[in-house]
Amino acid sequence: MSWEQAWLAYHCVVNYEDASYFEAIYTLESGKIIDNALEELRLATNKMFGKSIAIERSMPQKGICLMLIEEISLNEAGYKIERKNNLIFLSANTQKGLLYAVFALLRLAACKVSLSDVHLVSVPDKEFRMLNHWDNMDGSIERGYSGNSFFFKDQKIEVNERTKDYARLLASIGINATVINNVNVRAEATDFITEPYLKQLRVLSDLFESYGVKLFLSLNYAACIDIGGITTADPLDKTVISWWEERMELVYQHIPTLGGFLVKADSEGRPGPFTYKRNQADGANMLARAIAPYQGIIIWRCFVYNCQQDWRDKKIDRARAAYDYFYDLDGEFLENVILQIKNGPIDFQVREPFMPLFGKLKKTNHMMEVQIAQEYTGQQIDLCYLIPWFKELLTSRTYCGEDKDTIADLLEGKCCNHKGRGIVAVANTGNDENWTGHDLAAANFYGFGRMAWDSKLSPEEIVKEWISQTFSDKREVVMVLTKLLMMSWPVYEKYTAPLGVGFMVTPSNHYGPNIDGYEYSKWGTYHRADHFGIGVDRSLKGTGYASLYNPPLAMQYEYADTCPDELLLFFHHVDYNHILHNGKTVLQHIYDTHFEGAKKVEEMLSMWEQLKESISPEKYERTLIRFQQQRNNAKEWCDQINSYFYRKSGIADQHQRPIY
Ligand code: GCW
Repeated sequence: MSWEQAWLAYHCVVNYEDASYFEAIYTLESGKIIDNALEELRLATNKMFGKSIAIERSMPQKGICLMLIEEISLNEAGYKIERKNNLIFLSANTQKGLLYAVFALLRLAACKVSLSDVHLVSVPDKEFRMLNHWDNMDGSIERGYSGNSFFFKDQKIEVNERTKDYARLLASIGINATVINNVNVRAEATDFITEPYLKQLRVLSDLFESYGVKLFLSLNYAACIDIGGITTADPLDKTVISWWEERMELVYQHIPTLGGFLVKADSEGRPGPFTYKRNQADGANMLARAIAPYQGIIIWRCFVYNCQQDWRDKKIDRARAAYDYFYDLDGEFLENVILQIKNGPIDFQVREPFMPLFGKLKKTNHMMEVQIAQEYTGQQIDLCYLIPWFKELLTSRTYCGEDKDTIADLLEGKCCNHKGRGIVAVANTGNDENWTGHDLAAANFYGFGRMAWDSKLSPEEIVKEWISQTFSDKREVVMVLTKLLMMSWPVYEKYTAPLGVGFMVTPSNHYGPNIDGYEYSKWGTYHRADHFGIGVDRSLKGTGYASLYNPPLAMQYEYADTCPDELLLFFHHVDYNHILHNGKTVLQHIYDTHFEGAKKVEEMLSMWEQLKESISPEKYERTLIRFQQQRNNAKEWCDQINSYFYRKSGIADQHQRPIY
């Protein structure tokens, strides 16, 4: 199967005044990472400028120099790019830093940025910049929309040229850790921690290391039962403890560079410590102790909730479950445990408030988990560039009482009394030729890495860089695609579930509308619409979730009058005639946004059509088909939502547009 090179295509760059620096490279360093950096420079120079770059043994007259230096402020991964006379100096404390510098230099060249005054100092602001793949051993991908896995096929692990290109893509945007198997560890995946698999995983881990990427694996909490033959997985049981100690020893004998394990416990049917009346810290710490001698890390997910809620029970609230299970345990987790907190608090909806554990957890390492696989945001059929949404989350203030109190500050460890360690995304890749199904969905992959490295970047500048590298730097292409991508998240929000209420998707597969699909399913995720109104009461009269935030957010969310419009139905049950801050009634807002959203998708389709002559026919056609599907999907959402609320409420559209 063939595949493309995404943003590492290194298109021919014409009329670049600084191409002449790409004549010679000089470095005193050697090693696997440096070899990869040099190989990348060679490949890119060849493709971008049609020439071969020489590797010199002495300092050339003109060219690129890679140098290790000692500069504390650059940390273990930062770098500097500077011009001195006829030389471009790339310097870093580590080889990994030099590799990142090489990719940054190539990015500048691909975007035709002048190098004459270059003075770039870049240090990643988050320690962990991680991907989670939900790939299964049979090759399928849970919530995968880009074909099958390129890690697994027929219960086997694959390591090949594509895996190498994957590692290059990661390194090029600064992603430094990845979990390759599904958090729902079932069947053969449990056996990863047995010898035949460990041998193969070692090869993968070595490859990743040579690109500065740490391999992590998802772990079945009950492996001691499933493969160990023990009758319990009680984390305080001595046989369980020693089984894991021995197992970790075996694992690290084979893969000394393994980063550690990710665990989904007590969630959606996965086993966990609750079965034995132990808490989440008991479970995580037992594994953490066993892995500590090898500097391994246990990443423990906070996505723990009761998925069989009785609809009559208006106190149980999936949104507050993670908070309820983990807040009281703050400080109980060992140093090598990192809690992975999903955002939003319910699931990966197009709009939710941030999870209130951010700004509340003080003594426990934690990271934020987002999803670039577009499970609820169009499944890589509909365009939805998510980086503006993540940027909004990252810049949200938590009011935790410190100077630097945004979520980005927390995750970057700048908020001194909190222990943020980084950010994770559920990946959107598969073995499709273009990696991400929808060609434009690769902007989420690229954008996640760039934003994970530097929260200060704007979603727009990220997108422009990505377009220049992936498509072309032609003005029209950059302009139209930037506009398309930047409008896509607000448009998606307009034609789907309104005002933060979430879900309303087809149960199980999660694409397209089914307004009451989850309302009447056992897997209760409610919107509580009736004849009079809609929304979930999360004030103190309801589930009390709003009060979990630090003030002033708690007060702001507590009352419908002060709650931001876009989150109103997440926090409150209101009448259809409730007036929003924008002056419209809730119902009229629903009608208007849905008509508008569907119309905007028509516009998006024509914007894409404008680019026909500037995009390769193959990319053009396959993307065109997706825009057409999106148009149908948006129309379907618009019709169903409007018709549902018209029939529930009996209140007509003020503009008398057709509603069925
Ligand atoms: O949203 C749900 C998904 C599940 C997923 C789960 C999770 C991996 O529908 O497919 O399981 O989230 O995050 O664990």
